[in-house]
Amino acid sequence: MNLFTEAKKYIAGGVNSPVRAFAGVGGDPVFIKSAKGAWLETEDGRQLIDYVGSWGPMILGHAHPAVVDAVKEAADRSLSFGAPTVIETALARKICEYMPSIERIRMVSSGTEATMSAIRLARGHTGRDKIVKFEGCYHGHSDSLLIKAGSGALTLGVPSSPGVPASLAEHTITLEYNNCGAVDRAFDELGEQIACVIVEPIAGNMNMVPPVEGFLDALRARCTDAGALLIFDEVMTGFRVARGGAQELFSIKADLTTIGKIVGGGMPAAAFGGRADVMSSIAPDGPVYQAGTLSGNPLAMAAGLTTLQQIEDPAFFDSLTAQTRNLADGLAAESRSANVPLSVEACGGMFGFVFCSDGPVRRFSQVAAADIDRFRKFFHGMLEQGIYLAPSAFEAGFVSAAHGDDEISRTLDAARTVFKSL
Ligand code: KE4
Repeated sequence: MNLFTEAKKYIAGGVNSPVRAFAGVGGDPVFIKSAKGAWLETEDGRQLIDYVGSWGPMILGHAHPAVVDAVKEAADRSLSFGAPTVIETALARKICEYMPSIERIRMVSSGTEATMSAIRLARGHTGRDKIVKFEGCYHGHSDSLLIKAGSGALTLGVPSSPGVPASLAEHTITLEYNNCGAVDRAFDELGEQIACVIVEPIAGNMNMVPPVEGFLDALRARCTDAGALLIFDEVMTGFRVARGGAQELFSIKADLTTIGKIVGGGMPAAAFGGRADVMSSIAPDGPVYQAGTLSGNPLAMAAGLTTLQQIEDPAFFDSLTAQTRNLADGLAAESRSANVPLSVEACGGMFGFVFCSDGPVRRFSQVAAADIDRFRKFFHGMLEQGIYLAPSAFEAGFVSAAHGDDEISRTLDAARTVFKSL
């Protein structure tokens, strides 16, 4: 039986999240049966080295014993209460310890919920409607954030999906990532109307695009001057590029931060948090409403807290960063040997690669102009060699603590073979 055909009989598109459908690379998706460490086992019996890691959460590697045991123990005490538990406080305390800009936090169940709530909070706290985001950044699928740039730099946003009212889209200003001039023009013209700027401090949804020198500082300064809130969307970079996320790397204090993925250790958990004065506007302390039946779910808290405990030692990121660098440098070297133009990025446990000859990639336009067909061939070639990469040219890749020298060398051997075929 074709598993994808069967799935499509009951699940929209056969998947519970679009990127999983392999539309970006062609062919049917791989169905995963189980996983351990850096390795996936597919339903058709293949063993694959995993660089998706559930899109970021599995930083320790799959089925880490301490995480699995913590979830099992919590499950024996029932799965959910809908009432306060001490483990919610323990995880909140750990997050605030790792990200000191977060003075108060609110747990939710997905990154989308986190960013949607943070936007509402920024609007409610400032009494302003306009928000600024950047083309190529993804912040989940809430209406105000599914907006692409209008025709001109500052024209009203236009929905990037049907179902988003134009009357809402017009409050979202979409600018070019890494373009400080565009940020200045937006604030010069509309500063007093802007509730917040939301940004991926290292972009991971247009492949991987780091900020240029001064870009994040410019956002910080313009938000402060205008009384707007700076929101760092660290759903992907949080606990991934450093223990304290990108804000630790760049020493920039966001007013609000959204986190997800790793903070749940693979279970549905995310959060938004930041300045205590801003968070005091959230119900029940303040008038901005936000709620969730399974927010702070005890099993998800157990998985998240155990995961954050496992990354506490600075040696964890020293090792993860070095291993990811080995992979990135190896991919760059093999592509050069094969005369294949490739631009590679790496930071902490995150990496990206774009088939283009005008690297380093710092603009969405470079990613949009890259050789997608070559990516597709590379993706399938690597899959045939037993390497599972993100099935989209617009995603980043993730290394876990379980990716040892053997996994990296197998991956580079595979890349050497596949680059020759491109
Ligand atoms: P979720 O609602 O998917 O938990 O989080 C949304 C989100 C918010 N912010 C950032 C920076 C994100 O990267 C994400 C989700 N990332 C994608 C992959 N790039 C999730 C994978 C998917 O959509 O299935």
